[in-house]
Amino acid sequence: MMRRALFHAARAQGATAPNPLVGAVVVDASGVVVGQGFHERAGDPHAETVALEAAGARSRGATMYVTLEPCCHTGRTGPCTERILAAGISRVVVATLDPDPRVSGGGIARLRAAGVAVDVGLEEAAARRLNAAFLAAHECGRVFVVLKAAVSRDGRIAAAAGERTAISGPAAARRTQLLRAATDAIGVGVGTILVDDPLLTVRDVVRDRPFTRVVFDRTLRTPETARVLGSPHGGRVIVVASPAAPAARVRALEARGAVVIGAASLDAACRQLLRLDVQTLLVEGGGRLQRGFWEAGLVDRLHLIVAPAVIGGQGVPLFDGYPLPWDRLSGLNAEPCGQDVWIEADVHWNH
Ligand code: AOF
Ligand code: ZN
Repeated sequence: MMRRALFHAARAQGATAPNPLVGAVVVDASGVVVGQGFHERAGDPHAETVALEAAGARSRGATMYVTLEPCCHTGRTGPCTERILAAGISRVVVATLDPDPRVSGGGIARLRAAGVAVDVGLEEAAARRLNAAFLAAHECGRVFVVLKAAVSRDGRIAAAAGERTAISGPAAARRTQLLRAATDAIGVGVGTILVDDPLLTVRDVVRDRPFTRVVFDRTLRTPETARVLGSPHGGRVIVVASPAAPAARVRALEARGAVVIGAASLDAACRQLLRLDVQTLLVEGGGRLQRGFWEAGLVDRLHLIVAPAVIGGQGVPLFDGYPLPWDRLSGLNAEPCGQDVWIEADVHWNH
C-alpha cells in the first residue's frame, strides 16, 4: 500500500516544487482501497485530502498510508491532521517525517494525542529519495544539485577545450529535456555561454512552472548579446558572480534583465539560490563548472550519459580529470537510451 502511495506521489514529479511530492491511500478494515490521491501542485489540496474525499464515509475506521507526515499547520490549505481526525481514520502509516518546521513531528504528535495509531518509517528510503530536493531544502538549507554530463566511451566530454562536440544522440537529447522539465533551474558556466551561446530553455515537453537559467560567471564575462539574455520567455536569468565583480558589468547585465547575485563560493551560491526559490539545480556544463561542483562536494545526484564514440587522449576529460568518487555513489541504475547508456546515481558526501 505504501508503494502504491509512492506511485501516486511520483505522478506529479516536477510539478509540485517548492512543495513536496505526496501520495496517500485509504484502505478499509477488509483491505479494500477506498480512496487514493496525490498532491498535484503547490497550492492545490494535499494528498491526504484528495484521498479522503475519494473515500468519503468509507474513511471511518480505515487506515491511511501516506508518503509524508500529515501537516498540522494552516498554510495555503488547512491542516491535514484535522481532516484525518474528522474523517474517523483509526490508523495512519507514514513513510517519513516532514522536515518543514511548521510540521516536523507535530503532525504525528497531534494524531497520536487524538487516539489515532501512527506508524512511521515504512518505505522510508524510497520516500526520502522521491523528495530529496524538498528534504535538502529544509535539512541542508541549499539547492539540490543534479549534475548531467555526456562522455565518450573513453571518458571525454569534448574533442578540445572550448570546442563544441556532439557526443550523445537524439534519444538522450529528448531525455535531457524531460530532466530539465522536472527541475527548477539549469546551470552552466560562463565558458559554455561563450562557446555555445545556448538558450537553456525547456523545449518539446510540457512544463507549466516558470523556469530559471543560472550562469556561473565570477568576473561577469557574459556578453550583453548572449542569447540566454535575449529570451525572457525561457525564464528569468540569474548570474552568479564573485562579490568583487565589477559594478559596471553588474549594471550592464541587470539592464538586460538578469538578476546578478554575489557569492564567494559555489556552496554560498547554492544557499542563495534556494532563497531565490530554486530547489533543484541541474548543472549541465561545462567541464570546469562540473569539476567545481564535484570538488566542493555539492553534487547530490549524477546523470552520466556514455556514448559509443571514442575521442582519444587529446580530448577534454570528464570533470576536468577530477576522479569520479565511485565509493560515494549509490542506487546506481544504467539503461540503454538510443545509442547511448544513461547512468543515474545518488551521491553521498556524509556532511
Ligand atoms: C504539499 N502537499 O500533499 C502535503 C504537504 O504550501 P502549503 O500551505 O500547501 O503547505 C505545504 C506544506 O505542507 C509542505 O511544506 C509540507 O510540510 C506539508 N505537506 N504539502 O504540498 C501535500 N501533505
Ligand atoms: Zn497537509
